[in-house]
Amino acid sequence: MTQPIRVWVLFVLEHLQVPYEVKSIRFDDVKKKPLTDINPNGRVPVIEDPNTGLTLWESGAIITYIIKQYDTKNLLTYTSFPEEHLLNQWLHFQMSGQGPYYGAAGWFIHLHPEKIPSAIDRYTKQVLRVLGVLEGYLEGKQWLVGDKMTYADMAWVPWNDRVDTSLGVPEPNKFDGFPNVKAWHERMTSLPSWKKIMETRAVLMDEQGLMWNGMPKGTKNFQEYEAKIKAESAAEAQ
Ligand SMILES: N[C@@H](CCC(=O)N[C@@H](CS)C(=O)NCC(=O)O)C(=O)O
Repeated sequence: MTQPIRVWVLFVLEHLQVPYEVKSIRFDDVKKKPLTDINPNGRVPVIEDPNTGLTLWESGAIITYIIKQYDTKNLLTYTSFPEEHLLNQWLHFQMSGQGPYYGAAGWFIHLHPEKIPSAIDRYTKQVLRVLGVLEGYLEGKQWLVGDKMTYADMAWVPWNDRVDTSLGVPEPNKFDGFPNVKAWHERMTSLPSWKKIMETRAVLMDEQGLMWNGMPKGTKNFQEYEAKIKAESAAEAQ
């Protein structure tokens, strides 16, 4: 039982060809030691960089660190004014506007034991609103900032790739009504770096018998999963 591997950080590492090692962690272990020793918030991703001795959590902070430390040729960033700040703005919007809303929409549609129409409605509308902001901004543009792909564009890809689950729509329809977002997204998902990390993720998930959401294949909902975890812990304790 392993957490679905979050690929924000890996996409940037792979694209910059910075060597990395993926450590999977059981979903029921994220709120326990040793993970809580390195991230008191008990969540992933976390990085440990033996080159600098730094341990860091929160994906936005990790991406900013990787860029500063390893993107020495500014392949995925700008250091000029105002681009530097605009990159930061889009990263903050991704962290606060995309992750939490997409996550909540997915939770209420797929994992919450009761179907609460007002909650589903609230969060799917927020996902559509955020997609609408991107759609309008990307009109006539290839990238969020400047004329090349940056870390700010890349940060949006993992959640957008699964937006069908956040909206509860079939995968081919996930960007219906958002052609600029679709084209922008596909410019990035067609890159070898994205394909490579998705292959790595698929192999790891499959090897561990997991579904897209990190639960074991055949598990119907989060409550059933929690019950399985409790039963396994009880068996281990005997
Ligand atoms: N703001 C955090 C969010 C991290 C997050 O929500 N991680 C999820 C997996 S995608 C997690 O660790 N969930 C386990 C839990 O909540 O117990 C970041 O961007 O790093």
